[in-house]
Amino acid sequence: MNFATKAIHAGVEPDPTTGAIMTPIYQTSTFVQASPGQHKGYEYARTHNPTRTALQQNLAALENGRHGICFASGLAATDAILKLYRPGDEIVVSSDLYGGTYRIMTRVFQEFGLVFRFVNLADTAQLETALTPATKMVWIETPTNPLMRLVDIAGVAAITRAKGIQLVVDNTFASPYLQNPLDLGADIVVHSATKYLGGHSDTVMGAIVLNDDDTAQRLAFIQNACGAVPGPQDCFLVLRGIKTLHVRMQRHCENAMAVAQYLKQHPKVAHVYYPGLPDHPGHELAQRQMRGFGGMLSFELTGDSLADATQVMERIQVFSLAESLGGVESLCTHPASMTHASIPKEERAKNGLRDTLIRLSVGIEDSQDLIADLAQAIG
Ligand code: P1T
Repeated sequence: MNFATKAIHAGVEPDPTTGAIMTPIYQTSTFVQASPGQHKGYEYARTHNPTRTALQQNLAALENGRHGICFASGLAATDAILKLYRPGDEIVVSSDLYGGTYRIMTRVFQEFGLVFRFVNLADTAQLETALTPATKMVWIETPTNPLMRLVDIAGVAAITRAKGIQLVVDNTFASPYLQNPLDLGADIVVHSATKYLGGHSDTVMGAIVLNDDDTAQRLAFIQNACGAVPGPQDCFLVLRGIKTLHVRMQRHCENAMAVAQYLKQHPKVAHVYYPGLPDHPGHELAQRQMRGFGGMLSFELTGDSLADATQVMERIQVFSLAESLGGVESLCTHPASMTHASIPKEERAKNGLRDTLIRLSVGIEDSQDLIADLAQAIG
């Protein structure tokens, strides 16, 4: 099946008891057994829930993987993946990444003895210098949050595969509609399903998709043993959101391109970070690796003044000033004080993340209204 058909049908069947076309919200904590051990595949809802099963199968299909495993948030999914490793294991991480991912790595798992090395993997050559015999995993975002750098998934996979290192790709920004990391050689895909997959800013969830049976079994064990599972209502919302993922992503891409082009020519805008612009350093790679340039972009004003940037963020009206991304409504975020505040200022600066950077999640409203809003806000 092609993507749009999978988005609507994969993993989903009419409810066997009533024929309901929509997967019911199985709002139950337990399942009745006829005799000890004699059940219908479901025992206790932390372990399995039919609404979650449908979503997990759907997500696996969208990422061209064999196994889908859902968690209570994107960070709970990240937590489960990091629990695959042991003290002394080293993990190389692309240095531009969501602040919460940086935080769980440096302030939780580093304390348990995992070693993290942050390098700019937009330059694949930097990977080789960071690898040691103890490296067990490489973790990348592409496009990165919030600087929209592109990392060459197939290029990195060629190195990790040869050395038996696991490659994890956080595919939140692209969504499976625009990019399938498993097809490019990655071992594990992780999502904040809170974003494009859910698509309506009404739920928090995470997901992992992978092919390897043993690792999937271990992650499913962690899902049950540690218990960070999503509820059935949230699984329903994400399943429903996914049914329009392809249509939404098309409009996100169109609108983001229009907004990026507008900002690019604005005399008060110094820099626009959007892989769809021909002068973006990752533009060619994005054309090869992705099926569109996505709905996320960042920009800086001329003069590098925080007061000016703040004024824009206060003046916007169609865009809302808020953390998160990937919903139908446009959001504007200040990474330095919001999504990336948990990364120390010096680390942010080293990586090129300025306090004056403004990030936009371009929604699916009318693009002319979005541009008019930015025009009045920037002045
Ligand atoms: O918020 P949660 O569902 O736990 O997902 C964490 C996460 C993981 N990976 C990426 C690339 C993310 O962007 C996020 C969450 N990000 C935001 C809330 C944000 O505004 O950037």
